[in-house]
Amino acid sequence: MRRLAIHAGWILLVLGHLGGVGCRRAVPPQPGPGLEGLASALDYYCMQMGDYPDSLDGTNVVERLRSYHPEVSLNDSWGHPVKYRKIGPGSLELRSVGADGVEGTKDDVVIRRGPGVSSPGDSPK
Ligand SMILES: [Ca+2]
Repeated sequence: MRRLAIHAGWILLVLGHLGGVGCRRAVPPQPGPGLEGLASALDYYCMQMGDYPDSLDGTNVVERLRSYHPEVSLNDSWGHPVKYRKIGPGSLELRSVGADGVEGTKDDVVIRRGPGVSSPGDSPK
């Protein structure tokens, strides 16, 4: 029993280390609307390319994201362009301006990825 606990401890240590550096480990993107679908595709991009893209402006980036999932959209659920910002190596922020279309208001939806980065809605760790 004690041996099992030691092995479990090592496994958690290794997994924690892997999750704390570089790209978020991602499975192939799941179909999904809005920010989550885009975030999922970007996680997979990061896994494949070694980091998140500098911007979403390039055709190559968009084509690659859509090769992971054809329904990936650069617009949010209200049709507003999603704001993308690479905030460091292996880190990004996606922002929907929400229903009001105005950035920085309470209805904005924000997803952040990366080591030491949390989204506003994430539960404390
Ligand atoms: Ca807003």
